[in-house]
Amino acid sequence: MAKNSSKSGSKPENDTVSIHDQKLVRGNGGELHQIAQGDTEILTTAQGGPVADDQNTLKIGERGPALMEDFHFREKIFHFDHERIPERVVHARGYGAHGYFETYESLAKYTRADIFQRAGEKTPAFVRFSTVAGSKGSFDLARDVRGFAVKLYTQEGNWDIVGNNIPVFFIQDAIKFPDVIHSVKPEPDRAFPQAQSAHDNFWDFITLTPESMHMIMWVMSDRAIPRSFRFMEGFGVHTFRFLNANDESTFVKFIWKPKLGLQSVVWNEAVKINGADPDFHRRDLWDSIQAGDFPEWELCVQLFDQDFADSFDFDILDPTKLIPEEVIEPIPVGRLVLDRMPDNFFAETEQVAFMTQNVPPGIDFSNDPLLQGRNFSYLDTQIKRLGSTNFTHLPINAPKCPMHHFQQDGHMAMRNPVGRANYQPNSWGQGPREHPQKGFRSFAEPAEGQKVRLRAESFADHYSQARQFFISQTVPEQQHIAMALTFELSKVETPAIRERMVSHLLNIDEGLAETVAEKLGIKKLPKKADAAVAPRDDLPASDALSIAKNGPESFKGRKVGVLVSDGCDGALVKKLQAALKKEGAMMEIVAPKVGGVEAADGTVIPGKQMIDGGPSVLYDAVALIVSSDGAKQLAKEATVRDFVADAFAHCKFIARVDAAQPLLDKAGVEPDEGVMPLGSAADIESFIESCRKLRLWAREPKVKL
Ligand code: HDD
Repeated sequence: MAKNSSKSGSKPENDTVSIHDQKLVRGNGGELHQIAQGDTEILTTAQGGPVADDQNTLKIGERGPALMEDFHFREKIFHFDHERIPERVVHARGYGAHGYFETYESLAKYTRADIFQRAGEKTPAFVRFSTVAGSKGSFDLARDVRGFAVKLYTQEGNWDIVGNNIPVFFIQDAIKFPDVIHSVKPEPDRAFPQAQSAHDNFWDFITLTPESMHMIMWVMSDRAIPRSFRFMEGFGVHTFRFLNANDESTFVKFIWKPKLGLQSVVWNEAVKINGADPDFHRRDLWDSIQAGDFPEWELCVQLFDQDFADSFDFDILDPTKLIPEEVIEPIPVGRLVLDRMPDNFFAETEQVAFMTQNVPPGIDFSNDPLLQGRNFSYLDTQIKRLGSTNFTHLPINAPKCPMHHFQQDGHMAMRNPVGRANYQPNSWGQGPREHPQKGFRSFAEPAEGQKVRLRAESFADHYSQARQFFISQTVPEQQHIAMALTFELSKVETPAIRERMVSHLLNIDEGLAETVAEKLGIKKLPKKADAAVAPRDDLPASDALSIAKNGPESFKGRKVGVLVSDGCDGALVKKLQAALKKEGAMMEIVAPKVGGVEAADGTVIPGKQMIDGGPSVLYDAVALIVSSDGAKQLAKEATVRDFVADAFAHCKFIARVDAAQPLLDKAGVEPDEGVMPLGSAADIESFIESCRKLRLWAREPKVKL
């Protein structure tokens, strides 16, 4: 409805239109203005000036040219142009939430850290989960390490445990960090692949860096494709020190254990989830917190002394090694609950600045060379990324305890000193002073030696724990590792790199090496890679390293996708929902149309997803509650066939009414004990009972994914 152009320069007409109870005023170009009415706030510039028109630039006549004088336009566009800050060079894609840490018992015997002094004390926390390699806009289910960074706002300053969901790392010395990261990021000439390790540069670096072999086994395992942030462990990786009030040291490793147990997806599922819902992990955290189903982890510590360190099989300073939980049992010392999403993603999750060097008195570093290097890197990166030394003034980074210092000025300084003294000592009796007892003290570790660039010989065994990890897995988990290696190496175009990897695998597990070689079509096995130290085969399996051996035996926090059709049994849908709710699980209706279906009893069941948007990869188990007519119709749809076929192939439990048979036939499902009848209350109960196992791995050899 263009207005007469001869009205050039005239005021907007007060032609009002109502849309959704909102009164809009039509301007002289036909555009609609939402103008302030009653107590609505008036739109202003950043300088606070009220704005009359936010739809049109200032022009000479209605068809231009535009005027530079338009300060509102210039300010708005200039601010928009500056909206992005550099993404993190690693861990760019992440998602965070607020919560609290609750201390179980006093740990005063081991540490004087204030956070561990009083049972029941709650400390505010912010956690950011992330992938490592992908850019900010990449997908959630890349095969990758997950960052697990926790900021604890203690009464003695911020304590950041900047960990991963894997307890070891690729490299032993921080000087190699740019190399390992360059190798995994998109190759610089072609700028792909995004968020993937399946390419030549990565495997070239890895196969030339034997210290990475232990971590590689973890990254090729299902740990690198977690079902959700809520079902992951977190590890501080390095050995740290606890220091008590007498400055006595106990070595400590930190582990976060999820209350809901561990769970991962399978690779074929991950690939499909990335298409169906690239924000799968974000959405999961958002949904669970919005539903009041707050994710929770226990902080566990592995404590040991110098004698243990001296007698342990490996160097406790080597970040490519772990201490098996069977050797030192992790002790739970508190719990972390995430119960609030940030108000604004950018202000909090994007601007949060984690730094390994943020430790309170009572916690100290070890000489792990990776940790020592990290302690340098994180401050530097925050200044680059956030643009000012004053990034600690941002609310998400500011300590929540009193702070007093003489640091001043700089870009965007928001806390500025008052009074005359900005140095100490001073004669004015102003400002803070140091406190030898309460302040941070380092462990007085004696140190002397020559200035050298050397790797300790005690770091030289690169294969024994890789092997220990592999033999600790269940058979399906071992197969997943073999399949992941095969997939990744199949994307490597240089045969010599593929073979080099097989030569390393021969030092880890010959069966694994042979399987991968066979699947890659390598006819003749290469010779074993030279090992600096002969790999050991006497390390016993450690059950704690397997996901499958540590199942939650509960379906709590998981989600069932229920496919419905017109004429279905509405009462059954409700009964299933009630039973799942009792289990602490969720249910989502998948319908041919998102508007839902009309059940046989006339009730309308609204859809959460339309079938095209709700593939079964988004669910932990599925139920098919359809009518006979509905099943006939749905059987014609490729998306419905995929829904059922994928659920079966991904070893999920499937509950189905008899009428759903055509859907199973169409999907080529050969019924087994995981394809279960659904009708009675007993059926519902046994379906949920089975779902507690999460997957029917016994089906896997049959489906041959
Ligand atoms: Fe790092 C970010 C974890 C080695 C340098 N790192 C970063 C994050 C996590 C980790 C979780 C994201 C934090 C957030 O959510 O904002 N990094 C690790 C772990 C490592 C590790 C567990 C080995 C045990 N990192 C490591 C080394 C260096 C860095 C050896 C450099 C010498 N890491 C960085 C960084 C980042 C970072 C460049 C990028 C963004 C940031 O710090 O805030 O400084």
